[in-house]
Amino acid sequence: MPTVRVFFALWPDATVASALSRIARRAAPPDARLMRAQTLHLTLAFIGDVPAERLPAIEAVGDQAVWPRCLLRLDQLGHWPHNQILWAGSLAPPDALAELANALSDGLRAIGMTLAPRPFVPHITLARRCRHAAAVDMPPVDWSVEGGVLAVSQRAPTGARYLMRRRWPAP
Ligand code: 2AM
Repeated sequence: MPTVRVFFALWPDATVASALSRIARRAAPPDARLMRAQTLHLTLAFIGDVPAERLPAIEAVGDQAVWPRCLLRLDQLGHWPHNQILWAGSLAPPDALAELANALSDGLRAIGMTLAPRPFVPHITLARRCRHAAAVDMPPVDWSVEGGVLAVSQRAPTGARYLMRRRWPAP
């Protein structure tokens, strides 16, 4: 049975994405794998590989969620040595984001999806295979969040390729 790899996410517009890309280029060492600007995103709920026939039920979870309109100030640059990720985050993320992530995860579990029992840590991966990060200033990047997506991840030799399966605009 064909499977698809999917996740709910927030996708920034080109202005926010290019501001984050500029920061990533300054902070990541040359041998790190920078995310392309158009692939930058914030994952709300990672579902993983599912049979394609489950997609309508997963989309229905997105239909039932309240997609907030909020301001997310990205003002934190971090590095996780355990998975070699350089990331951008927020020192004060709006509560609406965790509420949305929890609602999506609850909805997915209610339709029988098994999710990793990881706490929601809102972050945007800027680079992978990043063994260390330069201590650079993080000029705040203001992102007006206005809805989200269900993304399909396809593995490609140059890194993951993402297709937008559905978009939910904030009301
Ligand atoms: P990451 O950037 O911190 O790796 C697509 O893979 C998105 O889902 C990425 O934003 C990734 O976060 C996130 N994700 C969360 N859990 C994952 C998992 N178990 N495997 C792969 N990606 C995961």
